[in-house]
Amino acid sequence: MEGVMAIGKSSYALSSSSSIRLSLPTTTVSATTNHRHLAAFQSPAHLFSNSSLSYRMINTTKKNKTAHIFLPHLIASMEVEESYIMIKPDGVQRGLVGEIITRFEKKGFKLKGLKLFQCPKDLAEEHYKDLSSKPFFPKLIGYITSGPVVCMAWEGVGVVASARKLIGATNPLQAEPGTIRGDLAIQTGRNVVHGSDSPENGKREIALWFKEGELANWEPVQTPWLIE
Ligand code: IDP
Ligand code: MG
Repeated sequence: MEGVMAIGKSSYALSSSSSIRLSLPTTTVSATTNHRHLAAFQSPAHLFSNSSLSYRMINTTKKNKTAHIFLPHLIASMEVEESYIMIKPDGVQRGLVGEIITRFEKKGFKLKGLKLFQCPKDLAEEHYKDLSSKPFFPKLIGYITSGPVVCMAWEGVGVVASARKLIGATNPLQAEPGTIRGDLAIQTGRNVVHGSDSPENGKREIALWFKEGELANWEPVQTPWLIE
């Protein structure tokens, strides 16, 4: 298969020999790999389908055929949501607070609440009540109450799903490089950060961890540079 994918004003070519040619308005970048036997160099062909999103692939054997990148797990809500993000005690003890906050700041989400907090046992149990029947529950409560945590409320379009992607998989060894857990942790029981798993839980958890008056309503000056 050989094709050229156009993204905005840029385009790049795909072929069965994993030859990728990236054409920018003024430059052309070529990269050829011969590592198809390695999982890390899988053909990108599976990323394309004829549905969703606004990317256009021009197949050079079937010119002008329109197709699109198909990444269902990357599609986030278009609603303004809130997510409760918490740096767990291991993240605080390991000096990762600045690094973790920075990832959400750089993404462009709005910080509405932030505090260092020693979590009492009953709050940890309420927060993780859905896991109360799990064998690891007592250890989880012990972990979350073992030292201060950093509580954060973040707001933005699609912030819940996006934050989960920034955080990565629950098991840090399965989390992708580039994610917080993928880069900074190795064990599920020490996975440095929590993120709400639904918009409903985002609201529930922020109401649980923050008192009235602890959240700020403000408009970042950068908003027009993030959202058209
Ligand atoms: P999540 O944090 O990725 O949403 P959940 O399944 O909601 O994952 O689990 C909540 C937290 O419970 C995890 O982040 C982790 O700290 C802990 N946990 C989950 N599964 C295990 C386990 O099998 N052993 C130890 N701790 C676990
Ligand atoms: Mg969870």
